[in-house]
Amino acid sequence: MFKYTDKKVVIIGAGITGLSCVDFFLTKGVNPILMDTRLLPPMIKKIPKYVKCYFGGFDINNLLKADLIVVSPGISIYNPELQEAAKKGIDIVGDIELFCRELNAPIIAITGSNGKSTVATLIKEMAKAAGYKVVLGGNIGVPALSLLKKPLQQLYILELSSFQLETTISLKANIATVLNISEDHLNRYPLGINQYRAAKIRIYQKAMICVINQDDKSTFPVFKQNQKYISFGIHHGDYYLFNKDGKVWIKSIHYNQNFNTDEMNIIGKHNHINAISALALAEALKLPYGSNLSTLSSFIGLKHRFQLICEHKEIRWINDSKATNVNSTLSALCSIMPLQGTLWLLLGGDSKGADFSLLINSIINRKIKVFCFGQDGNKIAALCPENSTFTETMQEAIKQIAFLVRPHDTVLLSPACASFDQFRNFEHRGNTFIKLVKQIINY
Ligand code: UMA
Ligand code: ADP
Repeated sequence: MFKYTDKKVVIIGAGITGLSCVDFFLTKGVNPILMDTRLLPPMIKKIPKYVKCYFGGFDINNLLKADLIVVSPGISIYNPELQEAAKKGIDIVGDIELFCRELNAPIIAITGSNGKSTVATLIKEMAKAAGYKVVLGGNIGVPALSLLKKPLQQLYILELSSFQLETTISLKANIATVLNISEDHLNRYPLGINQYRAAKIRIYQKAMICVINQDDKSTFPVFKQNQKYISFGIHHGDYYLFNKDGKVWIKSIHYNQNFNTDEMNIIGKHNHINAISALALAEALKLPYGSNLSTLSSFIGLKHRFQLICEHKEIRWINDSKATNVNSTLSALCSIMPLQGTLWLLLGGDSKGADFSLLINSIINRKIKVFCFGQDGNKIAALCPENSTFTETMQEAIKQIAFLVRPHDTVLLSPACASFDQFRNFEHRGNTFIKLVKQIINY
């Protein structure tokens, strides 16, 4: 186990990760220094008074005197002050590294551009149904270090972002997967998608079993070590899909029993793929197949992921606030086709430098009206001026749409952007949408 006593520790970021790191070091008898570029970071009220804080920028003097810098995922390690510290040889890590240094128990590590939370929750439920004592944390919104405060579990499931993987060296997952890779976070990766990918595939380093997506070569491990592979794919792999009698079925090369995806509550091709990736992870864990299929049938999906809020006067209102990149919004559009009435699509927020042309191509010449809002709303609206309207806020867009919708229409919040420009996070954006929809239908 690592010893931190007498170390000068600086924590960067006073969000939920930063707070979990402060807590971790205090229990280790180390009083860290906390810094955040924001003047009023969100967790300010929860920080113990005796922790020295610098907000509104970094205190370079203390930063360069540190023995260890722990960086929150929201801050880039390419930040010039952090680069200066790195040049001085100061150890710079993230919370997942601290977690891995402490824990000696099996880990399933999951990353990918989309589907992480859905698949991580599915595999957690499958493991639980098979009798495992299991917890899930990481990018899903539960800081990994907070899991260490619970009694020791039999299995730890970590949802990991590229940012968290960048600052992790000691991860030795029993099972690791990169579910898929599509463009995201390019504002943090100036060298493009390969730089983003390089961060993601770090998850396979030292992993014992790699679960791979047969359809996406960019998710494959680069250096093949002495690892075992289990795969999933649309047409090939240990778990794959096939069509029969107009239905989509799941098939496994290991079992005779096929599974009709109509039995699932979560819809869309992307969720069929999420289901086979969860089954492949379950295979790696040797969970009983029948029980895994029961979990697939009973899983009702997560809030803010293509969540039907209500169907009122034959108008559907769907909250897909977690769609924070172009590909996730494309999946939502696929799930909704064929359209009966008009689709009122709410797009906007912080586009993170993404290319929207693919999304715009699938919108034009369809019965889709787009309302764009937030920081990059104007930019997105300019790409399809014929069928788009710009409003400053999502709330304003919803109010306008409420007067325009007709029976058989669908209103979909699937913004393809991060929420931080106008909301605390994607949950805040989704809850704001739900609240407004409820006001509208009760009017
Ligand atoms: N920030 C500053 N200055 C600082 C520190 C942070 O401006 O000094 C800003 C960042 O730019 C960011 C925001 O503050 O916009 C939050 O950053 P943070 O690192 O303090 O975030 P936490 O509250 O600790 O939440 C983080 C993850 N957030 C990010 O990676 C941006 C959460 O993932 C995660 O649930 C949590 O740790 C627990 O592990 C959210 C997310 O958006 C859901 N993740 C991205 C995604 O899924 O696409 C990667
Ligand atoms: P993540 O944790 O990677 O953000 P989620 O399971 O929370 O993934 O889903 C985020 C968004 O991506 C939702 O809008 C959802 O509808 C969409 N999505 C989920 N799984 C996939 C997938 N396999 N491919 C593409 N989009 C997906």
